Amino acid sequence: MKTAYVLNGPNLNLLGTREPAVYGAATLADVQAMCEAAAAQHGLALVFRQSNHEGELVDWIHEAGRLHAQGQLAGLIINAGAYTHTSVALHDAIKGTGVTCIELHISNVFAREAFRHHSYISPVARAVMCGFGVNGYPQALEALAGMQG
Ligand code: CA2
Repeated sequence: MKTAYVLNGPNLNLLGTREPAVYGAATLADVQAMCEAAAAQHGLALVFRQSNHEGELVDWIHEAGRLHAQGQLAGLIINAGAYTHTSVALHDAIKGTGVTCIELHISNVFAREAFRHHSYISPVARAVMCGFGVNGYPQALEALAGMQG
């Protein structure tokens, strides 16, 4: 059984507590439960994490990269939060490990402020999803399962 990593960046631990008009009412624990159900449905093991620290996210991408090198990784789904728009380090980690990456955003970033329109992740992602709300998470896991040979 291959493993799917779902990584969440800064402030996503606040999901469900503020800005429900933008991000909905579900908490990150709710999102994790949705992902666990979707992973089980699609025959994937799941690693689901959140960090407010860029370097910790880099370390976890490297960890996923080691599984990738062993042929045990289905891929990485990352909602890098605001680091999406700033982080060369996340770009380099994804590119350097060669993991299959789906970039995910809860909101439609292109309907928001101009500073959210640029992503350092998109050029090294296999696919990009945004604007589906938290339902994007299980949808991304289904897509990742469909990418397996
Ligand atoms: O739409 C997304 O998923 C984002 O990645 C969320 C990031 C934002 O910086 C990106 O531009 C788009 C922000 C996550 C903050 O989440 C909060 C949730 C509830 C309350 C406050 C923040």
